[in-house]
Amino acid sequence: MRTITTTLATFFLTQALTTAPTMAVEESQQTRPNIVFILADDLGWGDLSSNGHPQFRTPNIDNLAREGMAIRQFSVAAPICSPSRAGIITGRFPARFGILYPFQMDRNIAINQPDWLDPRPLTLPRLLQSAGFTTAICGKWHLVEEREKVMTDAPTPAAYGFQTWHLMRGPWKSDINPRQSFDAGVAFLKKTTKQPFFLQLTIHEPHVPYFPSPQALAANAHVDERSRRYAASVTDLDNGVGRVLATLQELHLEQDTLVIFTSDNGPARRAEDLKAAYGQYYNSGTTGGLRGYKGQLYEGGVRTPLIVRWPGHVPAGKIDSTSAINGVDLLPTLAAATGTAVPSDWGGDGVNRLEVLKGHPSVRPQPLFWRTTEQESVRDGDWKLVRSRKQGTTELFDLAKDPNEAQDLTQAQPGQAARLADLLQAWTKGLPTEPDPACCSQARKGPQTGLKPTAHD
Ligand SMILES: [Ca+2]
Repeated sequence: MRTITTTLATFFLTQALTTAPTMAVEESQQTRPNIVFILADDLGWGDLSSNGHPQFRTPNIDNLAREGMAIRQFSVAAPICSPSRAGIITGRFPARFGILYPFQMDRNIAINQPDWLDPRPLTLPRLLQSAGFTTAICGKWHLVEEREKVMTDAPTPAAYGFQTWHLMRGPWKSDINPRQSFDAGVAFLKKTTKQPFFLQLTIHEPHVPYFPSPQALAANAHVDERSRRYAASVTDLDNGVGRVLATLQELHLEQDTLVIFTSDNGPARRAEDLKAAYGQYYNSGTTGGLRGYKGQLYEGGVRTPLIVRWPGHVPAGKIDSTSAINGVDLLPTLAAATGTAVPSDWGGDGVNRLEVLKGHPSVRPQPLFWRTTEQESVRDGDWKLVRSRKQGTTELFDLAKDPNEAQDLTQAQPGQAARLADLLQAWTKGLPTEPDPACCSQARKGPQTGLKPTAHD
């Protein structure tokens, strides 16, 4: 067998050497790009200079958009950390796992959610790993409670398909601090020789508490003092993206790498007490005029910038303002980009939106659903219904005409309101009401911590 394999390998090697090098490069580009996925934390849709922020400067992210494509109607699967990340990694609406809020034991018990994301369904890194990708994550995890040593029986990132990880928090020993995610990512790029690779960089910035570099603070001297630390955190994020792009260029990987950038949810609500809590001024993230903020199902909570660069495949400098893409779509879309088959019995919620990224706008063929502890929502085409879970009241919006959700059309469009309410009700009927015991920690049976949920997870 070894002889045959060797003979075949020699044959293909000979063929490859006698083929023009550019052809070989093109072939590898078409089938197996590397992927660098950069996920910011709490960055608002309006915080990029390319999205119109009057003071914040994001030249590296803006440049990525110029060299690639900006999707203006990208939303995440939840308006807050843990469920948003669960939606991305599994391609499933996180409410299907009962995950509605950032993981923390007392809170998990209070709202009947599990203690960690179920590792058994398909995940994006495990799919890519099984297809031969080298997989790694650097930065924030948050698919289990973030405190050290509390839920040590939680599955490690290996169970989800990451071969290596450098985490800033979690039950396991953290080997980087929140400032070092980009360092770890750049180190991975420089030392990884086995391609293709999938690198997920889950960056702390610009989440509270802020750790801006002196250089970033100096670069934001033009910003009001109350917003300067936030603005400087955005600058550090942008500089980190620049470092990653420069590293890809230095390693001659630009053409072979799909770079994707987004944020896990919209900006945190301005909290006047933050100075007391963190010794810092309050959040200054912006939605660019979209209604709401982190934690809410209005667009300001769930819409985040999506930028994708893939030379030769994603048109450079194009902006798509009409096609809805969601965090759950990244799994099948990136699978398609890498020529990786998703099992036919997958049963996820994500839709392959690669054609949109190739410059062909389209309506998402299936509705999107969201659920938080406070609200539920459905979007079908440009119609969106938001329902208050406590009051039972609904609001209906036409996002094409009213992107800022200023006009409730429930009375004017009763047929649409009823249709979307029916969709939402049918979806919520299928959601779990109790956490899966297999995804609950032994620590849950012990004394509770008495910790109060914080406003800034
Ligand atoms: Ca977040």
